[in-house]
Order: sequence, then structure tokens, then C-alpha cells
Amino acid sequence: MRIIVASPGPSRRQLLTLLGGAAVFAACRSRNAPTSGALVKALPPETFIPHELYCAETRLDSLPTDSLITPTASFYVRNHGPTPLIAADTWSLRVDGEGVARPLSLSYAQLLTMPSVRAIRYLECAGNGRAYFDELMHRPAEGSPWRDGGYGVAEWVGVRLAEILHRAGLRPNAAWVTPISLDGEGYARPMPLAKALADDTLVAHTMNGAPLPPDHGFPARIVVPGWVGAASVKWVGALEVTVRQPSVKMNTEEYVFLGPDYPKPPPPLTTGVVKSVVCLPWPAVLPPGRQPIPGLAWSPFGRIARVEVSLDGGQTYRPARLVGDNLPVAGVRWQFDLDAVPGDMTVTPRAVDEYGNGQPDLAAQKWNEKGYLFAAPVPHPLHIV
Ligand SMILES: Nc1nc2c(c(=O)[nH]1)N[C@H]1C(S)=C(S)[C@@H](COP(=O)(O)O)O[C@H]1N2
Ligand SMILES: [Mo]
Repeated sequence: MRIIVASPGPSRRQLLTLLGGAAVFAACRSRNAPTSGALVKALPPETFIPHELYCAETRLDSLPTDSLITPTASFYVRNHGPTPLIAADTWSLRVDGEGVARPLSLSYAQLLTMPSVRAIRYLECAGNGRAYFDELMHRPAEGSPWRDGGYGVAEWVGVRLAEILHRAGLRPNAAWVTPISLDGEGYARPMPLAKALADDTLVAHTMNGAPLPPDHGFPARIVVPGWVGAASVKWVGALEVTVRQPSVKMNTEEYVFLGPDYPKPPPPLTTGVVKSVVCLPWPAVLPPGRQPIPGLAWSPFGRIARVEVSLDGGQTYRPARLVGDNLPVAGVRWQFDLDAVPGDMTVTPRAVDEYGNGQPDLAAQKWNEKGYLFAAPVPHPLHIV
């Protein structure tokens, strides 16, 4: 593993066992010719826009509007490598490091029998909206041009990370928790102890009522609500508890703010941003007359308080209606009744959450090299014909 800390790395033997299991499964899979190559799930073009090798964003306009929950089959996928296939019966979660008094190892069966909690929370990729740095600010950022669909809401069931850490006996000087993945990439992403102990930070084993699918982290993943998706480590195999913040690729090279507006060393991304999006194709083609414009909005801090829509590119805004469930750190659907007249136009939503957090004006949107956390209101193009 590439995690660099004073304490020993994860057990090689455990890793090899698991990767051996994965290789066996991968061999089976290749005989069955998966639809998408590196991912297990199907990526029908009406549901997904494919990106890079192992990633796909959801067409938010394809989702059923009677629920806030993203069906698992439609949930975006963001992988740094091919999806590993890990057998539950050889899997274990190791908890160790200088910050725990009683290092332990949990089997899948043990994890399932521990007290579990249920939380409906969203995940959003830090690179969601990257396309707009180029399209709206005319300052391209490196990486795939994701639009709005690197966002999904699921009902997660799992064990509180706090519960597991307490079982391992947190020492008074424990300060950082680093979940480490079992995929070949050695993906790891540290968080401070306070975030690890939050009520809704989970080691999740269930997504929307079923075991996690392979692409979303089977047998278990971390869910770190409100933080960039990158913190929610999939295929987790170890939790390293340390006194100091470990330096790993995912908080020194990736998922950091690089650019002239940011200090050096570059600060790692943590919390996400308030967003609102139009759930229509890009561009949308609509007939004239009264048209309900559907959308979604979400906040990493709590509930959405209101959504407004501008029809004049952000000069003036009018209220939209919130519809259905409005869930903290998950999102809400909204609707705006448009009197559409033939021609080209844009619809620009913006949201404010219950604590008054809103979206920055485009002029205040900071640029960063990797195109993370675009938060300004986006004019969604409509052709009325
Ligand atoms: N092990 C591992 N965990 C990972 C990743 C990864 O590549 N490997 N990608 C992260 C990123 S960048 C995001 S946005 C979310 C995406 O979760 P999803 O694919 O279930 O939607 O997983 C995170 N966890
Ligand atoms: Mo991500």
C-alpha cells in the first residue's frame, strides 16, 4: 500500500488473499464478457454519459421523479481503476495504527451482525460540473468534462465508523482515520477523527436495500456525507488510525486545490458545495406553452431552503417550488413552471440551504487546475420549437 505513515502498512497476507480472490472472480467475469469492460454494471446510453475508462455520469433527466433516491442501476460510477470483484467470505476489515489500543479484524459476517444505522445521503464527485470551468469561465481544467450527473442519492445501511473505532479502543492521541481500499490502486483518503466519529459516517454494506454492487464498493465502503465523493472509499479493507495526517496521493496530488488562488502545499478538498441543476437533456428541446422545468438541489450541510430560477442569465430570479422529500445532505426536487415561447433561452437555477449557504456568482467562482467543486449557477440551454 502506498500510505505513508509511521505505523506498519496493511497486512500483505490479507491483501494477497483478497486480491487472489478478486483475480479468480475477474477470470470468471472475462469469460462472461461484461458489457462495459472495466465496470460490472450495464451503462445504457439513455441513463449514462461515459467518461474516461471506468467512469459514467448519470443523465439526471432519466431518473424517476417520484423519488429522491437514485436507483442503484442509474447511480454514477467514479473509479480510478477497474472494479475489483472481492469475495465476501475472504474479505475482512482491519483496524489498526498507533491510534488504537486493540487492533482488530472484522469479517463480513461480523460486520453484518453489528448494530447498523440507515442514512439517506448524497454522493457527488468533486469533478462534477468540471465542463463549466471551460464553458462558462473559458478557463479549461484538466480532466473529464463532467456536467451535472456525478451526483446520486442512496439509502445506505451500515455500521457507524465510530462504533468500529471504539471497539478498537481509540487512544487519546488518535487524530486521523484513513480508510484504505483493496483495489489494485491502493486508494486511500484520510479524514480527521471528528469527521470519522460523525453520526452518519458509515462503513456501509447495503445500498438501496441490497448488498453493495461491485461497482459501488462490495463488500463494504465508507460513506462520508457532505464530503467530496473521493472520501467515500469503496472496497475498504483497512482503517489506519494515526496521530498525524498521512500523506497519500488522494490528499497531496488528487482532490487538492491547485492554482494561483490557492496556497502551497495545496489544500485537500473536504466539504462539497451547494448545487442546483436542471433535470433536462443538454440542450433541452421543448414545445411552446406552459412547461414544468424539473430540477434537483442539494447541500453538504443540511436541507435546501429555497431554489430560484433566472430566465435572463442571472439578472433576476423567481422562486421555484420544492417538491417531495427534502432531506438533509441528500437533496430535494424542485419545479418551475415556464411559459415557453419559441426560440433559444436558458434556465439558471440557484439554491440556498437552511443555514444560508448559497451558490457563488460566476464572477466569484474560483478556478482550480483540476476543475473541482464548480458551484456557480449554470444557465441550462433550452430550444423552444
Ligand atoms: N477504492 C476506491 N474508492 C473510491 C474511488 C476509487 O476510485 N477507488 N473513487 C472515489 C470517488 S472520486 C468518488 S466520486 C466515489 C464514487 O462512488 P460511486 O462510484 O459509488 O458513485 O467513490 C470514491 N471512492
Ligand atoms: Mo470523485
